[in-house]
Amino acid sequence: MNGNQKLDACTQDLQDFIQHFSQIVKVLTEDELECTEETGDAITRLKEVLEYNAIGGKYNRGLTVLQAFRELVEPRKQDADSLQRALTVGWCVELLQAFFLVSDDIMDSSLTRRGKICWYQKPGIGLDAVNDALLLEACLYRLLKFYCREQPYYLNLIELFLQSSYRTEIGQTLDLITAPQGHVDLGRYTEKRYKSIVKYKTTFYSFYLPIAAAMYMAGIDGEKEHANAMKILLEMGEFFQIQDDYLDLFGDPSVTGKVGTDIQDNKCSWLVVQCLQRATPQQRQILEENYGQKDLEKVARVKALYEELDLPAVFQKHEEDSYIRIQSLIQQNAAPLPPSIFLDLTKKIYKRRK
Ligand code: GPP
Ligand code: MG
Ligand code: MG
Ligand code: MG
Repeated sequence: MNGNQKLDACTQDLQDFIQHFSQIVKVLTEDELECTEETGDAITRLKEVLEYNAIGGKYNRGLTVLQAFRELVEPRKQDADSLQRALTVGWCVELLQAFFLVSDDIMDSSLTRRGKICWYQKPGIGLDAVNDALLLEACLYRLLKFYCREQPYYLNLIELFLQSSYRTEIGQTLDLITAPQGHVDLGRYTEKRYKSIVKYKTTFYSFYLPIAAAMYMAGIDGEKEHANAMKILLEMGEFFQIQDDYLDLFGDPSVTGKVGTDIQDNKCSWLVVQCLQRATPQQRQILEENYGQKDLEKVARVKALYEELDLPAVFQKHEEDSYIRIQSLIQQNAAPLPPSIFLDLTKKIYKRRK
């Protein structure tokens, strides 16, 4: 495929993917066993939760399942039913993501997500959103059962989703306990701690999960193959979260769809780790006095310090270096998978603004 053909194929994938959502909602809300007269009102709520929280993102994770499936499975085995299953497993990743985001926004006291007000911030929703998040999680296993129960890879997929969830939740635990409210301790923000948080909270579910799901669906279940893919994807995931941390403060909210909260939330962000590595004792004192507080003037003081230390330029340099490192990791570890699977992913994330 040349560049233009590839672009058309991607647009087509996105269209197919979004179109498949109505079928997902139908299966989840019209299934006769679970959707009865007794539960009707709850199912109406579930539909609302799905439509508000699973829609409006970039769909990178879900689309990755579909695209990797296409590249890994022989064309003669890509019949309509198999493609439906690939689309569905893609949506399962998106539902897992929706479950995490609804929950994460509560924990991070965020205001907006995907250009809309966060679900828990909507009048009348509040902490009932906790239950809605749990429903989103439960739905992904219902979908897996409905579409994939008879497939030889069914158990592998269930275990993969469960393991990815566990690791993400462990990562979120590290993220939260490294950022206790109202207690600034700059000594905690080390590069080592940062890498552990990010590896667990972001990379497994955002990068390994979609590719590994497609691998299992294609019958690739060897430990070695999965470990090799993991080597590349962990590095990509780390870079992706570094971008997320950068965009939290330096991104344009009208593009990212969310207003940053990392400084107020006392987070072990990539920016604060870089800042501490470069700060003089006086600059460290400024951080000490202004980090981890709601006051917007204090947030602005921290941002000004980051700018004094040229952190945007440090980030750009890091992006270039990371791109080169990933290219070489792909050369070394992609086989036996086609490198294009990983190269397509890098195209989606490098220089992203959202
Ligand atoms: C990204 O952190 C990590 C997640 C969204 C995983 C959440 C995991 C749970 C178990 C709830 P982030 O807070 O930086 O993301 P964002 O910037 O999108 O709020
Ligand atoms: Mg958050
Ligand atoms: Mg968070
Ligand atoms: Mg963030």
